[in-house]
Amino acid sequence: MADVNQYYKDALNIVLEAGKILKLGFNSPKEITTKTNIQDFVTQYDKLVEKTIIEAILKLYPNHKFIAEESAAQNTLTTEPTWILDPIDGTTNFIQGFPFCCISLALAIDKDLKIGIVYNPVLDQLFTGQKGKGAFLNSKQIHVNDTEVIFSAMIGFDLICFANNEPALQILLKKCELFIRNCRGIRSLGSAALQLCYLAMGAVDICVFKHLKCWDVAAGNLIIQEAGGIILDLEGRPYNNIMDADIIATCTRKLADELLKITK
Ligand code: 2AM
Ligand code: CA
Repeated sequence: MADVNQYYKDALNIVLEAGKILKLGFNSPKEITTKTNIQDFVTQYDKLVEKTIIEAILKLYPNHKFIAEESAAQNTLTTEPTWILDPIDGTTNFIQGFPFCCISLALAIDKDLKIGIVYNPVLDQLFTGQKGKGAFLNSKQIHVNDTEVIFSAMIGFDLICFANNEPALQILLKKCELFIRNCRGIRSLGSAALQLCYLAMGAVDICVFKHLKCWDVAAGNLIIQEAGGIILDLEGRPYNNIMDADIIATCTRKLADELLKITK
């Protein structure tokens, strides 16, 4: 049986190849359809990137499992090697020509994250992490900031357009006000995977996500942990269910405690 290091090398080659499809699609006309609601989009490139990656991994590892946004999302997590894939995170950006979109691929074994790869071929940013081996941007090691004071913290936050969900919209607006009053600034990249990697490299200090799916955050979560950051659930408990995408990520535990104080 191949080891995790070999899985990592193979996955990296496969993601770099698939990144060429994303980059080509970014500059080409797209067939756009909607999924769960009128602001939840998919294109032929989301499907093609996903198919390409799954087929390439299965060719090498026919027994591996997948939880992937466009095809195998219903699969449950088992102890078997399971790849968690978002073929294009930031699909709305991808459609708009806003260059924050990426492939997000993670590997879980025994329900534990071992590999995270987040690749934005448009901006040439490749974030990688392997459990216990650190986090890297384009092969250079990255670390989170040491910010401990909420007023000095930049917060990465998802401004999802909740088309017909008034209660969710009200909560989002309240959170925005809270963060504007208490933090250094808010940034919303439109890609959870990239936002988490920006925390890992020290560009933001906090990320808060709700209503997302495991494939949006799995790879980024491992990369943050490997960059020295903290991942908690929304109640402040340690994150230990990788199917759960409602998370708080911070660069320090003290900052997480400050955030929890103002959000409670
Ligand atoms: P996606 O591009 O894979 O859909 C920020 O916008 C994050 O929220 C992205 O990771 C994006 O993932 C997800 N997202 C955007 N619009 C969404 C919607 N309407 N419903 C659920 N998730 C959404
Ligand atoms: Ca997606």
